[in-house]
Amino acid sequence: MKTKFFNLAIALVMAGGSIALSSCDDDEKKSEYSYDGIDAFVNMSADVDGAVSSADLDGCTITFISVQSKDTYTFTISKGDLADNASGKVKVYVPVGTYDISLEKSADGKTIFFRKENVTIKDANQNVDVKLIATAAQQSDYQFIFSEIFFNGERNAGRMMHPDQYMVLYNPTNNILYADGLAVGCTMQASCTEKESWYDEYYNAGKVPVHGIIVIPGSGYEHPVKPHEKIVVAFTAANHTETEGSYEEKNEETGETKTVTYKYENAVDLSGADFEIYDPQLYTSDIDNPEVPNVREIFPAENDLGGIGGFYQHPRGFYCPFIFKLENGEQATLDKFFSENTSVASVQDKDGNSVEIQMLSVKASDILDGITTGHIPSDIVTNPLPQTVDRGKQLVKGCHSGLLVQRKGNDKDGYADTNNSTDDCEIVTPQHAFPAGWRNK
Ligand SMILES: [Ca+2]
Ligand SMILES: [Ca+2]
Repeated sequence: MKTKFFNLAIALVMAGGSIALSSCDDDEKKSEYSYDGIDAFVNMSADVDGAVSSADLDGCTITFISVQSKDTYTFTISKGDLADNASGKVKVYVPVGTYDISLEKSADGKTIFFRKENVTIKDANQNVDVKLIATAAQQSDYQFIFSEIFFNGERNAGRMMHPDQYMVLYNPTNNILYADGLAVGCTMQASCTEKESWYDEYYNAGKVPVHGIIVIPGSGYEHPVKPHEKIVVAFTAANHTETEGSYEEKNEETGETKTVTYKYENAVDLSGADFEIYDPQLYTSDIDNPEVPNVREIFPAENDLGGIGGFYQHPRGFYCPFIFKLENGEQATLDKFFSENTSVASVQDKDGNSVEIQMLSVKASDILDGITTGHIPSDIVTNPLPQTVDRGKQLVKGCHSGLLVQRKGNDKDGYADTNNSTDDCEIVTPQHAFPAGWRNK
């Protein structure tokens, strides 16, 4: 000890100034670490404000794995390194090189992690910025419910239209949930008709056939939704009140025609939707708002005989919407779902011959929420959703009447959800607008 102290003291006297300090620092490093490296800083912050506290990370390990050699270097965080919201710098010491950097900790029902790959450390005191992600650890903690479904449409200039259909998906839990892979299907069975020939075969096996599925995109942790917050999915994220339509009006006396233009006066502004459905194949005049990301879609098989061929909501609510979750919203995950959940059903074609069709279905046990919808004239002839999902119903009196199905309650305090939409939901008018910036108002 004494010798080391003396050597250090001599070095300080001889060299002086900043060089002495850095050589002192190097000596300490050599005694603390058995390798030559440089200082760097992992500059951390939470992906979502309030999702992670500094106490959550006390004792956590940041791991650097060299891409070339696979050598591993670990550094322990103490809560004193970080400010209250888990933001701050953690000092590390690693050889110059390229690393995969990660942290993961599960506690109190959530997993906190970050992963950053192929980071090159070459300059002393270099900063590496990372975002800490926190999520519910238990699959059973994952839940979204519909707080609003607007399938009904309205009349503009006396014409029946549904340009501003939308739905609102609400996080009723106390966890931050990631919407990546959150999916909405609509049933193949209509609520207004007798059972299809395949109904019992599928429903008795716990499967719900669908004619289309929309999926929130993302690799898994790109779209956080805070507790009691919601995401709005528009069929088209436009300000529909500004949309112009036109028709030709013929003067019966003179035979002259003139073009009459009109605005969609009873439609609403959905330009602030979080996601939109862009499907020019199903909706030939569809427009793509570049400001609003598009959902992905899982289309039914080509050979589905009478399937609608995509995600569609009838203005009388015949095809009931329901929510489920895929692992994430990447195309490969959608493709895997399609291949694993497409099966063959036998139906009668229009000439009475038995033919095989391909049917896409969703496991009833995977459904997180659903609302049985239809119209008063037919009532519910066949239940498109299992009774475990919804043992009630919401019926509109007719199409294109500006009728909104919404859950009773509010965002702050939550919504009624007893899997009985007769009690949990109500029909109000008119539908709501979600203009750009609505969330901050
Ligand atoms: Ca659209
Ligand atoms: Ca878009």
